[in-house]
Amino acid sequence: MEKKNLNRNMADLKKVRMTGGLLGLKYTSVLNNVIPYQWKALNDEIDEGDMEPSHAIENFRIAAGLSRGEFHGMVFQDSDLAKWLEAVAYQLAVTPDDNLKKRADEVIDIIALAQQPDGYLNTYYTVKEPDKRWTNLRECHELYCAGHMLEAAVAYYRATGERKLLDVMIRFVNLIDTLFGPGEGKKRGYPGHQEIELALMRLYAITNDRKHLDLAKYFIDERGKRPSYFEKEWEDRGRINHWSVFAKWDDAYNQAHLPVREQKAAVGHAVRAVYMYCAMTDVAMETNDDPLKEACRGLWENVTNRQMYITGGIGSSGYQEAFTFDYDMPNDRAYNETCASIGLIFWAQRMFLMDGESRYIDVLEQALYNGVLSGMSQDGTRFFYVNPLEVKPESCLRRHDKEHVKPVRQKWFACACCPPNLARLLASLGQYMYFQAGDGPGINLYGDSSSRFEIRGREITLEQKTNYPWEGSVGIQVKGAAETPFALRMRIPGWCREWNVLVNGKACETTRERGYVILDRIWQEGDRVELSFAMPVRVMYSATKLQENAGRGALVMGPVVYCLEEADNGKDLSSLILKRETPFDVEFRKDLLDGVNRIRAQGLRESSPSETIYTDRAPGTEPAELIFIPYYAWNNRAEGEMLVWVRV
Ligand code: FUB
Ligand code: ZN
Repeated sequence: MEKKNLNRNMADLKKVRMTGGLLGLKYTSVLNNVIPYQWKALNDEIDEGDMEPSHAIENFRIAAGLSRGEFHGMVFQDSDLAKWLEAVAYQLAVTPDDNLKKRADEVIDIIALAQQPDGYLNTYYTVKEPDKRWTNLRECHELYCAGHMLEAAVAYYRATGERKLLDVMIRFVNLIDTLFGPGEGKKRGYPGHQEIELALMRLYAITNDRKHLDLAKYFIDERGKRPSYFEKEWEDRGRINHWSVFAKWDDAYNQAHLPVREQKAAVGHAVRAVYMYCAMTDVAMETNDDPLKEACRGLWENVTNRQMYITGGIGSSGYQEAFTFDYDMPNDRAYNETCASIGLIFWAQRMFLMDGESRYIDVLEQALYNGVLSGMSQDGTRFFYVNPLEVKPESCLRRHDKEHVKPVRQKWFACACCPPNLARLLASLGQYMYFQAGDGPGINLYGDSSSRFEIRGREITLEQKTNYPWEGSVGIQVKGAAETPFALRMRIPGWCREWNVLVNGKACETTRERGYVILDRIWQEGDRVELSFAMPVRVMYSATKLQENAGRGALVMGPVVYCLEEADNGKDLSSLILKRETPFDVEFRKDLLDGVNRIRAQGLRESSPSETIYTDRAPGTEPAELIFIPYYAWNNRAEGEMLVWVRV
């Protein structure tokens, strides 16, 4: 029996349909392009000379005794297959596909064969270093890979009702539970890359087995205690590192510098951090742990008000893929890993479930439309790992400190990571769009879609029709109601200053709570709500402490951040200046980048009197039209410059 949060629950993915619009388009692209493409990548079937093979499935075949050879790839290569399987599960939950299911079942058979007699499952250690299991938690990702496969198993069970992968993973969790924890003779370790904690909470949601909650809670509570577990295991294995850089890094990299309840600022590797915050929030909600809730809120404030880019990017440093310090956000050297923004979405959703405030979904939406969608090309076959806000291609290619910044999206990465993470998020988008609060349905994200709800014993369907995020009006039709009383909650986005709501064309009584407008009434079949948000183009400025943006502004319309691209504006984007009082000409261009708003604004272009590097003659200016497109859509036409924060 599945456990439920009594106050708020995410929508049941099986009941949501993504029917169109930008999010629907991305969702469909994952089903039609990304999942099939990644299947080929995982099987090393993409024959493009410069693409490194993944070997992920071959590693499992070798571990299963079905093939002979050596392990290839990162120590966490297994996680790519796990994330792909999780994405497949989300697809199957909504759209049955016999061929895809057969493929997934065959892979699950291989995974089950790769499981060792004691329940252990990890191809790196099984194939390459069988006698070194659990000796390097800090670097070697055994618990991380276990977490990803566990998430896949839970998703697959929920989608299909089939237990094979789930049982494999429960056996593995049982083994992990005998090895780690406070009990006599157990190791007091915890993951070097957090992930299993949140996966255990997902498992607990379906098993209701206290052991699963306790293990997640143990990993959270043990972290950061002194003396350092990671230091001790390093001594114990003879001071050997899997990656030599780790010899220099301290426990802050893995957020193990302090017990989690004492952590006030986000530090270290960004993906590790947000996955941990997700689990902290899950455990805090489940156990009603107030200090843990407070720690989550404090970290949220630090991340989103001090260390987050306007695109929802986090982790500004390429070195260590990490958070640095407040207001330290260079635009051209930004790391902003796609996975970090994805993790921020996972965390925002949990913070919303915990506190019920719409501001968390504001951040979710900001990350989704900007720092996450930017990770994938229009056709779903090219990916950014790193998401800067300013790019000059030549400097990415020639400067060592921008080595991590790619001027074009890549086909795949030797380092297993962002592409299948995008797939699993976008394939499960439906569950983020709607929620249920008490006895009433709620809408968090706007886009063409529908969702069914059980309300007072009836099946009620909400159907959205809108051109959001390109314009701010949303039509919502209520189906299945017949004199049915319930409160419908709709999120008023934090960026919105003026909004209006009508029911069947008439003004009606509403209340507001925690950022939601509530229509609490008796609903009839076919009732129609019209919600409209004023969505002007806004020029955003950053705090003066954010030195990189001094004198600059960024264009935002609704939740979407816009940028200048060389394809529209020519080279040397930094010579363009936006006029402070410019009117904005917004045009929805169906033919452009799968349909986007294009914004034209007035400005100036500066040019130096000569190419002499220094002169006492000020640059001249001439009027220029500045053309902006959504940031997420950049680099789909040609390689070239891109700029978000433009001089004002
Ligand atoms: O370490 C596993 C994943 O690879 C991390 O989450 C990413 O940042 C990348 O380093
Ligand atoms: Zn990644």
